[in-house]
Amino acid sequence: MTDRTLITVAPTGAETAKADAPALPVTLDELVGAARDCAELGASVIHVHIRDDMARPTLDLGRLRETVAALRASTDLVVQLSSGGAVTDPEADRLRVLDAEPDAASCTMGTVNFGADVFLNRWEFVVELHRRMQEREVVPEYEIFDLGHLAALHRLLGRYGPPYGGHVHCDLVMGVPGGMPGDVATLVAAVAALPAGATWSATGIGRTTLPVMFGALGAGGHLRVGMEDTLTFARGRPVARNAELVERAAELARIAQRPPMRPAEARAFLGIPARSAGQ
Ligand code: KMH
Ligand code: ZN
Repeated sequence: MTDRTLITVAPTGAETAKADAPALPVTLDELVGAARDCAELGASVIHVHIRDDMARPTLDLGRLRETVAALRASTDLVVQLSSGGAVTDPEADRLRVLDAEPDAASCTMGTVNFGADVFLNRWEFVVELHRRMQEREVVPEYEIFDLGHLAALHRLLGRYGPPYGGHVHCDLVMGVPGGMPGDVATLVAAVAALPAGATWSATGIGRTTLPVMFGALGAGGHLRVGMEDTLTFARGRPVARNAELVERAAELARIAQRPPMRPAEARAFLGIPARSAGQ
């Protein structure tokens, strides 16, 4: 078990409308502001979805490049772009995300029902994403929405080799309606099925946030929090800002005697090359 906790913030996502959650960071200024606050409180990785001028999800390459540059100029967070986008995004646009040259990107390991929608991740698409990340020196985070996705990850690594950087890190995304449930029994089963040597974070969607967070800390895992995954801080109390979710995660990590990693430690942990300020 590592003696530090990697905290990823996922501040925006693609599913929630600004009108439904006014604290959601949707402009570049809002995103950078949230990133700074979260970095100060213990986040070391930011998982990024961006929005257009109407606050709709977009994978516009120019905007993604601008976002990567702005986050690097203002924080030393590991910048992880979402290659998942929104359920409506075409595969070509999702692959093009890598052209924005982030430190890291998500790579979802299979298709999953996603509420009333389907988050489609065909095997050939996953292979293409993994191979392009190897070529472009982008470190993947394998997103696991269901236990079968771990079988797919074993197959992927067996056939196409390790990711860039050589280290396998997974994020267990639990409690999506249609995916694996967000409870401790499922978390334990998922951890048991990870590839040897892999590290992992976990996030629980909606009301599964706390059970997943406590389970992950107890089992030696790392944490992802943010308004992409949770809009309610406590029963009847909406999240006021992403930073309070990071603050709570950091406090629990300290109580678990595994305080938050700094971004430089997170880079070494994930196999991401060091970067000097502003680069
Ligand atoms: N928005 C979901 C459909 C990822 O970022 O890679 C997919 C998602 C996963 O959020
Ligand atoms: Zn995402």
